[in-house]
Amino acid sequence: MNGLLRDLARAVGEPQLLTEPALLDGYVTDWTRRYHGTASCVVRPGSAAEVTEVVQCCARHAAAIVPQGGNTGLVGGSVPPSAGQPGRCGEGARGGQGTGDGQVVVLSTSRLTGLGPVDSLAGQVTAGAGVTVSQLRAHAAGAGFEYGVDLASRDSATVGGTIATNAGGIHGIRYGPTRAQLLGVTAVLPDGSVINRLSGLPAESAGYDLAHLLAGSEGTLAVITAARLRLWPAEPVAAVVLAGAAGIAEAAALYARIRAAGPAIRAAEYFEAAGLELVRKQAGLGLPLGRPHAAYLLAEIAGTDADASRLAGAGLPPDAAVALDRRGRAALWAYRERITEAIGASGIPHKMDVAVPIARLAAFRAELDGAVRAAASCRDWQVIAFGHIGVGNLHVNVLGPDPGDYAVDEAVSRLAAGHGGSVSAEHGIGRAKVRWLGLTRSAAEIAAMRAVKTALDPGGLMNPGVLFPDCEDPECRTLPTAATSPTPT
Ligand code: FAD
Ligand code: 2HG
Ligand code: ZN
Repeated sequence: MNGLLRDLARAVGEPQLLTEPALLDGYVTDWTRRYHGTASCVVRPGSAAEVTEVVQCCARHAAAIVPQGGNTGLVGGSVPPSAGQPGRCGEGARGGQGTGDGQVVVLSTSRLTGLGPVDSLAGQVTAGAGVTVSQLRAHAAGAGFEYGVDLASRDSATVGGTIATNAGGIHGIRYGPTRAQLLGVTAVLPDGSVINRLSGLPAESAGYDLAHLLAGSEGTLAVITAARLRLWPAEPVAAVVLAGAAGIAEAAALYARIRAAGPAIRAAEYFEAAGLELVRKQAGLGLPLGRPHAAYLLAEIAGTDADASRLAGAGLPPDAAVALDRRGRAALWAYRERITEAIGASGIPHKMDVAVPIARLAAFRAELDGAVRAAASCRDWQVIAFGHIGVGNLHVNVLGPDPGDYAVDEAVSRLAAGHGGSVSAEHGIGRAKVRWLGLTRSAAEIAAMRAVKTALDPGGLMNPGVLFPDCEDPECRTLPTAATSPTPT
């Protein structure tokens, strides 16, 4: 055992320090299997105080830290970079300043599972970073509240991970992304100092909001140990509607008609025949509607039967399915929620999580297949597009390219930027999109972000290679910037 491992074992107790390669495997491979790295160890602190000790040990030994929650992230940010590779951004960059003899520690938050009582007066709760979204939602529901974020990875994705990625999920149109739920955090900075802000004061204006700075920081600034979160009064679900459409323009128009008909909409999701067919094959499900359609809109309506009856004014297509009871609603949701898992069962996908203005969705979709075909240069790649249409977020998954081939990632990112969109709507930048950050953020914004990173993490120990390039490769220094990206038409 070297000095770092000895100190870490002292901090957390030997059983919570994993060094056997077989035990590390699940922690160093990401959910998609596209990213796989190497780590000196995995450490599982059981309290905020132990996290502080771990961070201090890493600072002393100049070891890099990769914070990890449920490891359900889809951009390679939750796993360490791979050793020995040249420092190519997005391909498991390694090296970078400050990482000493190259030791990398995966800091798992799986034991930070404390959940405080629901404060019914304020509508707030404090949750440990390792609490899963499912656990949090169940805890809130027990007190008559709802947590505003929900996503298909709910049983594994954690409070810390969803804050660090600013996860969106299926109720983003109703409650906003994770950032909108965040009232405060406790977090350990790379020098071992602690931010402690769990008071949950709804009214406070006293300088920079450090909790919100950590939302979307992807483990590059601090380890979040707990959070104070907003809760919403529990809201009954009246119905789930699934309707066929000829394409995304028709699905968006139907969404607008449902909205105009008056009921409150909790979710507005989009998918296409390609995703549906993968789900049907993998889960053995029948057709959801009387006949196949090119595209589908799934909408979840809040309220009671009276609210559901307002759907009559939305001009739903005759073969639309409307489920009122819990079982029927879940059955319709399955066609949408199982797409990610079905894609994963078919191969190692390239995931592009783009946002474009809703008015540009149809134009973006019309050009997407051509952009992928051009990147594929005659190879047979499959495009599966789906996502949260209500917030203009499309998940473009491409099956076929080699994991190390970034041509399609670039083509889709540039297409989204060309339509005035973003290269990441809700998954973050991670390692996968480092090269395309400049399509979404201006040079001045990136410089300001870098200044924050350098001020808080001068040694570059927090999740190196994530969000910013961490290598000397000339390609990294010629990152495209928003200023040079195509202007939206
Ligand atoms: P991890 O994957 O462990 O980590 C993600 C990032 O956060 C990494 O950069 C990591 O370093 C950092 N991090 C983790 N914990 C901490 C901490 N305590 N302090 C500091 N940094 C930390 N995402 C959506 O936004 N919307 C969806 O609808 C959605 N659906 C999904 C469905 C499936 C089936 C899957 C597999 C994924 C889905 N995701 C979705 C992606 C993923 O679940 C989210 O990105 C989630 O926020 C990751 O949480 P996690 O705990 O697994 O974090
Ligand atoms: C979803 O909305 C997730 O289902 C996953 O964000 C998206 O698999 C994906 O690309
Ligand atoms: Zn999503």
